[in-house]
Amino acid sequence: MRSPDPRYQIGYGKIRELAELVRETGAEKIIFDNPLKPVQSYNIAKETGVEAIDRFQLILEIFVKRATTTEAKLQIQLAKLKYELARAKEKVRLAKMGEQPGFMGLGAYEVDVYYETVKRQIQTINEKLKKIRRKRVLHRERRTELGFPMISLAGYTNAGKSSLFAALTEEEVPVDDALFTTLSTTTRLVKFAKKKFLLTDTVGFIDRLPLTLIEAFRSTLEETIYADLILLVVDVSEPINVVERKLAVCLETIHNIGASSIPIITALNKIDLLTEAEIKQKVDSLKEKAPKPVPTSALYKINIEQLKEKIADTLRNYVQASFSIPLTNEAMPFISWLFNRADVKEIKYSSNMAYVTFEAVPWFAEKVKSRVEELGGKIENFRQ
Ligand SMILES: Nc1nc2c(ncn2[C@@H]2O[C@H](COP(=O)(O)OP(=O)(O)OP(=O)(O)O)[C@@H](O)[C@H]2O)c(=O)[nH]1
Ligand SMILES: [Mg+2]
Repeated sequence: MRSPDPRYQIGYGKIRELAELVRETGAEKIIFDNPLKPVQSYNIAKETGVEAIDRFQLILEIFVKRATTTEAKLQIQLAKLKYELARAKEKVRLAKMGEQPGFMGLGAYEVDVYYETVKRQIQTINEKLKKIRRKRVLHRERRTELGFPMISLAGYTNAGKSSLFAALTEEEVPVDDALFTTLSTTTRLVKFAKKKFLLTDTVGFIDRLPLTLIEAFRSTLEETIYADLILLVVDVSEPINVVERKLAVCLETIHNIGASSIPIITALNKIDLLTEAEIKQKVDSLKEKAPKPVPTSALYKINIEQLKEKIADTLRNYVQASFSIPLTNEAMPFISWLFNRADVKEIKYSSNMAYVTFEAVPWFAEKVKSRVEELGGKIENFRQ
C-alpha cells in the first residue's frame, strides 16, 4: 500500500535484500514488472551491481531475438528509440555521473546532441518503413522459396508452443547446409504421415503489451505466420474465461495481420492438469470458438499422433508429380536444387534421362513444372 520509492521503486530495505539475492544466486539481471524510471534503474544497478530493466525492455529483448525480417527489425528499433527519447534527458544526465550497467557509452553525449540524434534516427527509420510498406503489397509472396508445406505455431506466451514444437520435432529430418542457411533458427524440417513439413515456433502473444510495441509485435509475428497452416496453442488449464479471452485475442490478431485465410488447428494444451470431466467441459465450451480443436499435452505427449493426423489431413493441398528431363548441363543443378526444396520421392536415371517424382505445395509445383518445360522435359501425373 506504500507509494513507490522515487529512488528505487521498492524501499531501501528491499534493495539491500535484492542485492544480497543477486550475490547469492549469481543473477545477471533484475527484471521489474512495473515500469522503471531511468533514475530507478540507475540506482538499482548501483546498489546491486547488475542491470535492472522493466517489462517493456524485456519484451523488446525477446522481440529482438525473434525478428529476422528488415521490417520487424526496424519496427523494434523504432519502438526502442521512442522509448529512449522519452527518457533521453534523464538518461544522459545519469550516464554522466558514472558507469553503471545499462548506462554505458552515453557519457560523452550532451543532452541536446543525444536528443537530436535519436530524433533523426527515428525519422530515418520511419522513411525506410514507408518504403518497405509500399513494396510489401507486391511482396506478399513466400519469403522462403521452398516446396514443403509450412506450419507455424502461434499462441500466448507460456501456452506450450515450444514444448509442442519439441514434441513434434522428435523425428526431425536432417537437412543439408544449403537449406539450413535459408531456414530461420526456429524452423525445422519434420516428417509425419509420410510427408515432410516445415515447422516454425513463433513469438508469443503477451498481455498488457505496451502500445508502442504493437507494431513491432505484429511485424515479428507476420513474418513467421505466413504459412500453409497455423497451429494455435491454447493453455486450457487456465480458467475458462481466461482461455476464451486469450483465444479471441489470438484469432483477432491473426485476422488483423491478414492471415485469416490460412487454416487453423487449435491445440487445447495442458490437459494433463485437468480431470476427465474438466476436459470434457472445456472442450465442449470451446468447440464452437476454437477452429479444429485437438486436446493435447505437449509435456506428456498426449494426443500428439492425433494432432499429426489432423495436420496431415488439413494440409492436403500438395501436389504429387513426376517428370522426365534430358540430362543436359543444366539438369543436374536443377535436380539438386529441387532435392533441397521439396520432398523428392524417387529419382531414376537412364543413359540420357532423369525421372523424378516429388511432392510440393501447389505454387511451388507450378514453378517446377515451368522449369522442367524450359529444360526440355515433360511433366506427368500432375495431380492434387
Ligand atoms: N502441465 C503441462 N505443462 C506444460 C505443457 N506444455 C507446456 N507446459 C509448460 O508450460 C511452460 C511454458 O511452455 P513453453 O513451451 O515454453 O511455452 P511457449 O508457448 O513456448 O512460451 P513462450 O515461448 O514464452 O511464448 C513450461 O513450463 C512447460 O513445461 C503441458 O502439456 N502440460
Ligand atoms: Mg516458446
